[in-house]
Amino acid sequence: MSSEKHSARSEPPEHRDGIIGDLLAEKDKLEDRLMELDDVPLLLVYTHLSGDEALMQRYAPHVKGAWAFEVDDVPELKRELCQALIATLADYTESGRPLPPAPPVDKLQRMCNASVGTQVPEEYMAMVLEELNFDRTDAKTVKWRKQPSPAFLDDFKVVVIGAGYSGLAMATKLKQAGIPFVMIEKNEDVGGTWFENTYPGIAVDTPNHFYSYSFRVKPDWDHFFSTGPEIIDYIRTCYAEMDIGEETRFNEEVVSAIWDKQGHRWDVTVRRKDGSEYAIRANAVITGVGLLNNPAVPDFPGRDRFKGPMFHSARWDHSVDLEGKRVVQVGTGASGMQLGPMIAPEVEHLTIFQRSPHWARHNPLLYAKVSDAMKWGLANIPYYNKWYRYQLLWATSDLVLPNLHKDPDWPEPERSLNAANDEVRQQLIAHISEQVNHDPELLAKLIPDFPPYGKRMLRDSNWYSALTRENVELVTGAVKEITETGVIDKDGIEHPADVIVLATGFKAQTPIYPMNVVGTKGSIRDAWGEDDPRAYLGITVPDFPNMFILYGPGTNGGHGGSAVYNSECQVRYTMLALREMIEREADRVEVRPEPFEEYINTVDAEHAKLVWTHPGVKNWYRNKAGRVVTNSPWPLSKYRNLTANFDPDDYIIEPA
Ligand code: N01
Repeated sequence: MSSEKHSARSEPPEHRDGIIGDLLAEKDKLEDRLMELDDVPLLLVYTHLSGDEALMQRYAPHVKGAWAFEVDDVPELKRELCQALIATLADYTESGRPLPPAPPVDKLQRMCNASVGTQVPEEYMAMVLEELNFDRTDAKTVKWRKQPSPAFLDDFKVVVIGAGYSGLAMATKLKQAGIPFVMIEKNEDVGGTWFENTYPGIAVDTPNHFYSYSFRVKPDWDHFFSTGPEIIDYIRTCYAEMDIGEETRFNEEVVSAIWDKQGHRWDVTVRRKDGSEYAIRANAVITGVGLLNNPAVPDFPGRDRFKGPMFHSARWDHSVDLEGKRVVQVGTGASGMQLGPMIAPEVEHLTIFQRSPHWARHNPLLYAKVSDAMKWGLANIPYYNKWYRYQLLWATSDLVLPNLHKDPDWPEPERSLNAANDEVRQQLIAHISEQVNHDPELLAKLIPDFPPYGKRMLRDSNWYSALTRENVELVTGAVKEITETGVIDKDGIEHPADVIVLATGFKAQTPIYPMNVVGTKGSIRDAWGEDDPRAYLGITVPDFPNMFILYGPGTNGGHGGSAVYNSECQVRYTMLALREMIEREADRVEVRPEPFEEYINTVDAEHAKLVWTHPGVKNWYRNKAGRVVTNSPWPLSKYRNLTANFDPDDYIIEPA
């Protein structure tokens, strides 16, 4: 289902012919350059290329964790590594040997373990091999098993809704497979949530060398954690390379999708910016609108009385100059924690309303720039970018999942879940305390009374230190009322405001809203009720044939990982389903109720063991009844395995 043209364009730079020879042309400088690179990816490159594991074993005791800053400074060992790597590269050049394929699984596992300072489970290996794609087989791209009939394929039509990260990944795979589609985007440009969220300080909190498409690796990110504009640039570049301009329609919004029970097609209504509407008849509908696209604006008493500007963080009003203004910020989640410290220096006074505190971790790379040496290494050293991606994959995802499991025998269940979780709690408290100069009043406000990871674990974006500024006040508790001139707190004290910023999150429990999606038995709102969305693997829903959801219910990676990774899993699964449909010339593919129910029950049972259902925890992951509706409970490797194959027995598949 892929074409040569596209796979060639996504070729990682390390596969360019002669690259090793080019490197060695500058042999005198090479050692110095290598010395500037991170130890572990270099070590893995050397081990992979040379086959020699001895150096890796000597390094292993110095690797305390998966982040670069968790590796001991061992200059002599590193110099030895660099020299050994140069000799290996020279050997490849002289012999003309091709780069080696992926290591065998047992060796891969030893490399994975030694490079992150812990035991990586064997189940993880399939995922690593696939993600790093050493063999250049691009296992995530679905291939036709038999050539589809041109007449059937030409007549087939898919509507992709949304041109964010997920929608674009879907569109590019459809294009590669030659499946006709249109992508409808309500905004004037690509990017989805990254297009809409432009608040000061916006940046990603998952490292970009992993938070990016596996099929569009970018070696020259300027930051480890990029800002919104850098991410939008990347998405735009990907979009330009995807060659899907003809299929994309900007400034148009899907208002409804109604399943035609007789004709087995979706009737999709699209509204243009001028209000006019048109219809598309489609075999399949794929929504890529995500979970975080509808801002939650609380209905505070008096909300309409306020005389000044008031806006949500996801709808930042750049026409409002905050300099010298008294600003009230409501909300201290991921958005609030980033924007507060950014605006604090320019405003006259910042009052922050914190309904409940969040936990936030320090990461020394958060604002660091990627050095030129590192960019060079990622672009030029064979396999360096792949092994670096592996390190981040582990550092940001399944490494932390055991931390989130409730230990039934743990003696302090109110404050933590298990011994490791408690250790994290202590580290976090020590960090907060240091950042606020051990101020007891601030500490009392800032230390959550629930275990770490109960809400999304945030990164300390200079949040705690910003709270020690003279012009910043942290007010705890709910907002009682908004007046013409300010915000009244729970104790009845009014905090004057020229501008109110609502960093109050999103309506994540009502995905696909406000589209009117009607399947065989009624609307998706009827199926899901007010706030109980459910989908098999987070992707398909009984009674909604030929509909696929990307970043849907139960797929948010609450323990970490990259939303892009999960989306790619969903895209592959959707492609597998479409392949089944097209090769069989089927009209209808609909998940059966039994596997759906069984899956939901398994998910709920797993959630019961995890922190998000802890009694003291409130978060946006749970609905009013307390069910976790947004998050995946699975390790990435398990979700990958669940979605890597399409089992036709799980579906009703009707021929055309
Ligand atoms: O939203 P949130 P967000 N009265 O729901 C408070 C992604 N993201 O936009 O904690 C008073 O986390 C609410 O209080 P409480 C990421 O997945 C990523 O910040 O519920 N306060 C909370 O403090 C993230 O998880 C990045 O008690 C009210 C805040 O508003 C998700 O988006 C950056 C209130 C909402 O926090 C959402 O993050 C930004 C009320 N009525 C976003 N209602 C990065 O990658 C809500 N609050 C860095």
